[in-house]
Amino acid sequence: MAAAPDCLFCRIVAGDLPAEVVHTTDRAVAFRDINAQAPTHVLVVPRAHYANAAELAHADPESAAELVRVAAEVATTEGHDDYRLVFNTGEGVGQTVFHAHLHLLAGRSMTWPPG
Ligand code: IU
Repeated sequence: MAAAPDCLFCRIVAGDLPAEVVHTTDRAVAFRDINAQAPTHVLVVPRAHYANAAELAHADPESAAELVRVAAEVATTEGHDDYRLVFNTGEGVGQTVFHAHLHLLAGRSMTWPPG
């Protein structure tokens, strides 16, 4: 899907907004979250614009899988065997940016269930 005009993450993908990019592939871009909730907190986003993970998975399953592959690679690069992957979907559970993104969180102990 084409870039959405007012989408922050489309602008980061395009290089129009600064971000600390840690990994890129043909399909995905990984950059550090500006409000890190763990020593490693990286967002992995598809280059194409989809509002959430389910829309991405329906339209382009290979890109959805790519987000997980990239997150695992970043975790390994940063020395983490244990990590948490999160897709927030919908305002009610805390989604604030409506361009699909996978949170990679690692580097501290975590509890379950999340708040
Ligand atoms: P959420 O799942 O939609 O809540 O995650 C959005 C994340 O995007 C959140 O953790 C923000 O800190 C992060 N973020 C960012 O990294 N850079 C930005 O310019 C903005 C949000 I706005």
